[in-house]
Amino acid sequence: MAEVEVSRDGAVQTITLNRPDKLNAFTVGVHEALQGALEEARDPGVRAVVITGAGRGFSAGQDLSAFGESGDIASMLRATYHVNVLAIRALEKPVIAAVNGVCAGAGLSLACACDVRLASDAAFFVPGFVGIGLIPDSGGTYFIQRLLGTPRAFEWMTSNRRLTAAEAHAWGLVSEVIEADSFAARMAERAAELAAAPTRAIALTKRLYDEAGTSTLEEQLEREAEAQAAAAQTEDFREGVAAFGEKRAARFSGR
Ligand code: T3D
Repeated sequence: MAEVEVSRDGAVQTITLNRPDKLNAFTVGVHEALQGALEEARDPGVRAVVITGAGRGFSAGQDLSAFGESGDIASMLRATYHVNVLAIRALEKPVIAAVNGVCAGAGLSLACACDVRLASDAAFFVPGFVGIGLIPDSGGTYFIQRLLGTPRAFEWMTSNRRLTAAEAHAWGLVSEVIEADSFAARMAERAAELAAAPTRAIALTKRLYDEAGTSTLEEQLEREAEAQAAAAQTEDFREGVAAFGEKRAARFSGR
């Protein structure tokens, strides 16, 4: 069995972390396979990506039995987690973290690097890092600060408190909590919705929100104007306007 499985259903690519006995903890092999899967996801035929986990875990973060397997920690982070976190942000399509279960440490950072987070009611969220005397890496100080704000992010990430899916929803960490029995079906439905959306507009929106955190208002208004000019050149814009005029649902192609 591959440690990362990739499947395709129409325009949806699903990437499943697959080390269920270790709650899908990361090793160098998992990173490399995930990197390959994210490269595959760049195919224009893929219009939405789902990252999920096999078994009862999404990911418990770094495999603690494989610490230091590739030299010093900073170099390992640069060569593995950083590559995949940046690849998720660079994908010009929505990436959904389908958090099926335990989500801890760098697994939590990875989920927070995605554009949308859905959680099973069987999921729970644990900072992990502070429990072993580390800082939140792999984007854990970046994304979680943006999602929760500094006071709540600091308090949680320094407490190692276990958060239920319902609490994560109340905090805005996940957008939806789904009963475990219907999780796979709802995940597929949400991914299909996103894959049927105007992909170029979604990709431009993703980039604009990433840039908004460090832009001035003037810069951001200019970026919006440029992105809108690009969106207005797409077939999907023409289709959206035509569908509105004809009082029918739009059929977006992603072009
Ligand atoms: O150089 C670098 O790598 C720096 C980068 C660091 C990034 C990080 O992610 S640091 C944080 C690493 N993660 C953790 O510290 C979390 C460790 N795991 C736990 O605290 C707990 O397992 C959980 C709270 C996540 C889940 O608890 P629970 O009770 O539901 O499950 P469990 O029984 O603890 O775990 C089930 C199995 O998975 C167990 O194996 P066994 O005994 O049945 O053979 C356990 O050892 C294994 N497992 C869980 N987490 C990890 C792991 N094995 C390796 N690495 C893990 N992170």
